[in-house]
Amino acid sequence: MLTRRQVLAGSVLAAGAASTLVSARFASGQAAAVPAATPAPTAAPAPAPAAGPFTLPKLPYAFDALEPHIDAQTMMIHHDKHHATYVNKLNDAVAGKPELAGKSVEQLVGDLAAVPEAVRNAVRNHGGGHANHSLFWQIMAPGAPSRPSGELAKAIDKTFGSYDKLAEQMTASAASVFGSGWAWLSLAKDKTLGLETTPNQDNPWMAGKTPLLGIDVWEHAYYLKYQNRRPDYIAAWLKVVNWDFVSAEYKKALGA
Ligand code: MN3
Repeated sequence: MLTRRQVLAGSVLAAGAASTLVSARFASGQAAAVPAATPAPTAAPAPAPAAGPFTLPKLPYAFDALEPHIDAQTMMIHHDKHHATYVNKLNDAVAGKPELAGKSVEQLVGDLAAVPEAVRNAVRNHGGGHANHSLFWQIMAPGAPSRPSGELAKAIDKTFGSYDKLAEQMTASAASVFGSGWAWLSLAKDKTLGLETTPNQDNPWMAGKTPLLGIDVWEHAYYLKYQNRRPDYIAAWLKVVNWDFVSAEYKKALGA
């Protein structure tokens, strides 16, 4: 079994050449005075297309769409590099295993016991990363309504007291994650709402739950803009949550 340090070292090595390029671009951007009309960053050449069943979903908006809350450079690296790497390494892990390749990523991470031990850790980390980020892009949107609606709004009031109380508790929860991980609002099998945190790329699917909302608190999600100020990132992220999407997903999950 790989230690977390080994896993991290592996990702750093794999990300090698590409992240050096990105860092250089970023560093030079910081050194020079940025003219007002700086064009939005465009994607660096994409990694070689994944050979395998899992694919990187397209970001449903432009890299700079969530500015000023989440910056374009962070979105570009996060989606095109970090998420792409999870997809590629998940494809490596399921290569030659049709019984795994035929499942959805949520099914895979929801039943890790069914994954052969030799690749279980890789599926947990990279499958978790693929599932988590695929949800993460969808639960954010530019100009989205800032409050839950319909049945979800009622359930939040019933469970947490109010939206403001939920936001407060989710903020505390996300701030409390030690190191890399996520904070979630999820639906348990008994259809109750709850908050939880997970380390690394673990998620509520792994505990038989349905995540509705998740905030990525790995430093790669905020460090370029917010550095050590994770609470500022959490507050900014709450402003771009796509509650229309989350409310609709809640309705679907209730019916499931
Ligand atoms: Mn991430």
